[in-house]
Amino acid sequence: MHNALMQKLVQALIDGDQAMAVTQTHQLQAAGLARETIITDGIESAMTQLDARCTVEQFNLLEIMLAGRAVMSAMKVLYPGDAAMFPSQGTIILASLEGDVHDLGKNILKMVLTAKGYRVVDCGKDCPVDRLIATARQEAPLAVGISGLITTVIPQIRQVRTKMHALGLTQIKVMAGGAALKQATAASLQVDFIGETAFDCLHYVETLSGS
Ligand code: B12
Repeated sequence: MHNALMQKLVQALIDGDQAMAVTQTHQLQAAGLARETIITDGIESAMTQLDARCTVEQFNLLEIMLAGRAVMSAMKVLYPGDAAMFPSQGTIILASLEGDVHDLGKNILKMVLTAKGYRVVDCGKDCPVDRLIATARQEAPLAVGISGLITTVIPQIRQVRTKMHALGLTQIKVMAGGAALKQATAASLQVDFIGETAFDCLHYVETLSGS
């Protein structure tokens, strides 16, 4: 029964049917499924299926934007309200780097971290490396997290830790994740941590804050 409900959510997300996505998310929660499962088996699975429609040859912006909107509506059901219920566990900075306008994964990460009591400073998408580093200097976060969805941002990711170290920001960890980095290693990207899901990121951050 869970499978059938999950399949309905996946279809609603692919169709960009916001109202149906919200209804199905409520139903999955009522059936007792964890948020982690709904994100992994529902939202991520739908986006993987959309993959084929987001290539240079075959690309329907409206279709994908509607799917993105439905994803964020489902996420709001899973994480209602932005405010954390706990005192701040520390600050995390998030961004997608210059030239990368994908931000659904980053926004999910933001909701997951916020719900667990972290203060998230969101530098948004298409963010130049220098702006990310200036924000890190100002906010003294536990870590900066880069969400990379297109491979062209990899050279920029490689600059982040080196530039931060040159400024003496050696305590701040650099994390990376996102579909474009699935084959990469932390060493090859010159970052401290690379994770596959938002929850990998949360677990790493928890080791930094000791919670
Ligand atoms: C939705 C989408 C779009 C939407 C984005 C909407 C938005 N607001 O984000 C729109 C329509 C705008 C778009 C545009 C384009 N896209 Co697009 N897009 C996608 C698609 C289908 C899904 C991405 C997504 O949102 N996934 C769902 C989220 C939840 O997953 P996620 O981001 O990976 O995040 C999860 C984890 O990775 C992790 N995570 C994410 N960030 C981080 C960070 C850290 C630190 C950690 C630890 C974990 C972590 O947590 C998240 C939840 O668990 C992908 C295909 C795919 N398989 O990824 C193509 C894809 C990313 N796009 C692609 C392309 C080519 C483009 C375009 C250039 C298309 C074009 N022909 O013009 C443009 C412009 C891109 C640009 N300049 O940035 C390519 C990239 C190819 C490459 N190797 O570089 C892909 C892979 C499609 C393809 N197969 O060709 N796209």
